[in-house]
Amino acid sequence: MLIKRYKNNPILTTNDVPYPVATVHNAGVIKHNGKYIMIFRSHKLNGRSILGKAVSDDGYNFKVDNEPFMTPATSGLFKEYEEYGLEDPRIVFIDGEYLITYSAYSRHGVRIALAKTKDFNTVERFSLITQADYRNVVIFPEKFNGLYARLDRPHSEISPWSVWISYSPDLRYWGEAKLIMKPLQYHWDEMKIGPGAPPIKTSRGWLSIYHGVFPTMDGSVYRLGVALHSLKDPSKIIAVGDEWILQPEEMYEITGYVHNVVFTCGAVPEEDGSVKIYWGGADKVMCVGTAIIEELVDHCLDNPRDAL
Ligand code: BMA
Repeated sequence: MLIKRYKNNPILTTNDVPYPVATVHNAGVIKHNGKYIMIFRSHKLNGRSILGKAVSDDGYNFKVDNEPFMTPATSGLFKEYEEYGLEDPRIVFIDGEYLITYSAYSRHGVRIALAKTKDFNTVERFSLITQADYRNVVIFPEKFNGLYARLDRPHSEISPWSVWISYSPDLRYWGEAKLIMKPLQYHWDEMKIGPGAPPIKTSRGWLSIYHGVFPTMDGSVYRLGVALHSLKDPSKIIAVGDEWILQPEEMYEITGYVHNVVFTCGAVPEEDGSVKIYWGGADKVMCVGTAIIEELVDHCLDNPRDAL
């Protein structure tokens, strides 16, 4: 078992939120000043999503702020593109600030918005960094040849939904886009894949935890897998682990708002070589588990499948 589920999962539920919500899931998590900051997604009781914030000393016991962290913008360009809600935030620290990327839903489709904060008390919307239809943008916590790099997942009618990379000099203008990893036919991720947590730097490559979806007669199953990207050139995938690392097994993953889902937006590497991986269980609750980073790298290298 590569991921050890925390014994007191789920770690956050709607009961912990002091305002009315139907779900608590798909959270980005990062360490800031020794504390774990979790930005989580909640469906409101009208089915549209907002982002909440919770803080923890140990990464397991979180306390939720009294008010939501971000709700749809009420003015300007963001108002038009966030009308239907904010979903699935990822957080990364680079150049002295935290970048939060989230899905902005509106009548025009889903785009990715980027917001910045230095302290998680105030947050500033920076730019809408994709057109419709993209989801799952994760930014690397380091630059490559002076450029920011991100993984994302555009929607396509022709190709199964795959992982792409692109680059930016300023976080606003992105280019040099390239498809780097595809779902594999008749495999646990055959329907679609998407980046999960922001990549983690290891001595053997960037470790990326992604989600893969398999269609069944009983609906789709969301699982997690791992891929390893070259340290110098993240568009080069060194290996993708053939087997998933996590699948819905506990009751809180099998049943909830959407059945059979484990979905990650955040993982926190620790100094002892472990990583806390956070995932939404059945789009309803937040869960955490621990893994050994080097074992996840071995998992990619020992039994790889083709990336493309
Ligand atoms: C995806 C996204 C995720 C969600 C998953 C399972 O398309 O909407 O936010 O966790 O479906 O419902």
